[in-house]
Amino acid sequence: DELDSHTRALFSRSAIGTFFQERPLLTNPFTQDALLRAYLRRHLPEQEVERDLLRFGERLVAEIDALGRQCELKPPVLQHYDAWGRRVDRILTCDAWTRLKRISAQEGLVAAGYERTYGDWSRVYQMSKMYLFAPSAGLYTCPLAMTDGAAKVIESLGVPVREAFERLTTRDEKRFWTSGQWMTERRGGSDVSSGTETVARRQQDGWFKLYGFKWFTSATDADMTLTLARITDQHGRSTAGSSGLSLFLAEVWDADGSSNGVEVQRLKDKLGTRQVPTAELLLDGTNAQLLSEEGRGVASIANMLTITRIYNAVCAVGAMRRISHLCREYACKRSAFGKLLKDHALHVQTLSRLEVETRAAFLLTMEVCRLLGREENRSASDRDTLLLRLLTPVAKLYTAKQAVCVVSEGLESFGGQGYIEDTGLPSMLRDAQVSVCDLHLRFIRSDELPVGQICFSPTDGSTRTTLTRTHSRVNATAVIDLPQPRVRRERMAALKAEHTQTRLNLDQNENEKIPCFAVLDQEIRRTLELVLQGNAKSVLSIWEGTTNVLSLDVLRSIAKSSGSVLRAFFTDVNERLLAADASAALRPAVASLCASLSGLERFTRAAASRPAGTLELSARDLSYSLARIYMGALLVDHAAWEKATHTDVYAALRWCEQDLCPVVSGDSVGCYDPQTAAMDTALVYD
Ligand code: UCC
Ligand code: FAD
Repeated sequence: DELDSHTRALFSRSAIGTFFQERPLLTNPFTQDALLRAYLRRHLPEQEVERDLLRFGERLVAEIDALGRQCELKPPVLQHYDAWGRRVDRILTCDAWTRLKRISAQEGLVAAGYERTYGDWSRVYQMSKMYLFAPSAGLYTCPLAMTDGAAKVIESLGVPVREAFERLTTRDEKRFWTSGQWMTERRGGSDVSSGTETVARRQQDGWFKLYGFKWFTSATDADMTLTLARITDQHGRSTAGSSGLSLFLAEVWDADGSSNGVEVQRLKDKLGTRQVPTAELLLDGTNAQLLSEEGRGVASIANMLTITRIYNAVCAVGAMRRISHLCREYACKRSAFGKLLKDHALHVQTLSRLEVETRAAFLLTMEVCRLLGREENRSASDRDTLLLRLLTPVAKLYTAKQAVCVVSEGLESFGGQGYIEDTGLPSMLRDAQVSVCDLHLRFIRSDELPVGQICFSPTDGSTRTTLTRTHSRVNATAVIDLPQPRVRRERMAALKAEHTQTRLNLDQNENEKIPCFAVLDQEIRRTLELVLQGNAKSVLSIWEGTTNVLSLDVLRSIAKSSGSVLRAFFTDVNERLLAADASAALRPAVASLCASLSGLERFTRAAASRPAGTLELSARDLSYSLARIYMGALLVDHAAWEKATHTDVYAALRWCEQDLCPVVSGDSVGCYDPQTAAMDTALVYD
């Protein structure tokens, strides 16, 4: 013993203390979700549904969450040529991505929307499952959204492409197909109608060959796609604009596994969503089948847009719920000033604000799913149909923005030293927010090491270490849980293989440090999973129509229905408020909503007689007003349910304290006056 302590005194590593913060743990997201459970108890109290979601929640924790993370760690790569020099353009995805495809089929994540087992409530059931799945799914929800959208288009057009429909909606993992949605070209992703250059040449057998360049195509490893093109006449001429666009279905691969005239130019190097392959594609004679009437491409693909926009909202709410879940879990583990974070009222106030946003977003999104289910089950009233048209872009645009705020604020709640600038950790977060994969490479690339030095010292042999990173002026220290040595060795081997592929020269740095850093880095990435969610969410407001373009879609829905959608909106909100008015506790919320609703009504009436362009300037504020008022009405409606709790009432009251109608506030300070546009230009280009 004496010898031992003598030796240890000479050679032991320095002590770094005994306290190590416990990380937040994911537990069954279904049991953790009071609002989802209450919502289902109220509207879909089927035991079978509850059992399925309970089981699925366990599967998420035990299996799916890890697969989602693997997709983040192993982004797809493009293999242009095979070993013998043949052009193959294979998009190589990781095993976890393939597993997620199988699981999606097994769980009926798309199928449930078409089996319609729960009648009007089938979409609510399906989307409840999707919402639980999304934050663990490594963005596999992206191909599922487009798959569902394609099935919806095929079903609604009633065209005879039975095999494709059956494969898109099957639970058989061997037959299950996913679909892409190739709309965006270089000239325009919002203005698809002017931007589409792709042409379609009719073949003698009635099929078409497509020629063009698709600028953004996500989940390009899909089996088939829907896409837009202009049919040419025998002289090669086509019609410009929206009325020249038709909708086509193309399989991406031929029966022998070769590509169907699709050349993958490159994969996009993206800020986030790196799990999903997003490619630029040259279509060079792609065989395709006409799905729509000629010239009805945009109107026909609109059904797909409806579905993918709803998925977008579902995934946005899923992200908000997951971060709130982890924040509150962490608050039970992290202490400051002598007590747990959960016992600091100010901290909990911050979390409760996230909770209010999440609840409002959840109720709006589920309402849109409910309306979709009713429409598909042929039980929608006229009002339901109008509301579905109006609320789809509203829910997509508003929840996408909410998700970014909620996730960002949620990250801060893990703060402590992580958010104190001079610890250096904030810069790690920023790096990660720009791109977690960049962070990963920067850490292991030798030529970057002089800029920042990384040292680590295992303290208890195997599972715990301190990472010190010196970067420019700042030092950062973080305590990281290491995986067991066996897992570590496996990961090192995998990393070496991975980086040989990406041609990083690991050999010359082949000392103990480099691969260990890489492993550590992976651990940081796991710990900062939340950051990744933030990355993923920022795209939610761009794809499937940007915020402004969807605000204009809200105007389109109003104009096309000659204002009926707005009348449906006002009637519906009024009815909900009337029903809730009996509750004294809810009265302040109801009063605030009534006042905002009247303001909105006055605004929309006056807007009709204003100069052209005024309404367009107000489109975003108008959409936000519709979102906030409707969310308020739904929170009140939920809180007025006889089995609601006092927290439901509290959430409704809190929501209604904000400016519910920014379009009226904007109008009162002259934001939409005729001279405003010129002043905005002057300001921007000052
Ligand atoms: O970004 C993409 C996907 C990526 C991955 C998926 C992820 C999903 C979520 C997963 C979460 C993790 S795919 C690309 C998405 N692209 C867009 O969303 C395009 C954005 N631009 C627009 O939405 C524009 O507003 C356009 C393209 C629709 C505008 O086209 P037009 O031709 O200029 O517009 P028109 O002339 O007003 O409309 C043509 C017809 C009209 O019908 P008819 O002819 O009967 O009067 C419109 O009423 O289309 C109808 N229409 C609609 N119908 C247009 N928009 C809609 C709509 N939203 N709903 C119903
Ligand atoms: P633009 O249309 O050039 O828009 C630029 C800006 O101008 C935006 O802020 C927009 O709001 C604003 N703007 C445009 N028009 C107006 C207007 N009339 N009034 C006010 N503001 C306006 N596309 C596909 O087809 N398939 C895919 O699978 C796909 N995957 C994607 C994946 C990722 C990760 C990303 C980032 C994009 C993807 N896209 C995909 C493309 C996406 O749908 C488009 O980028 C998006 O629709 C915007 O089009 P754009 O890039 O051409 O921008």
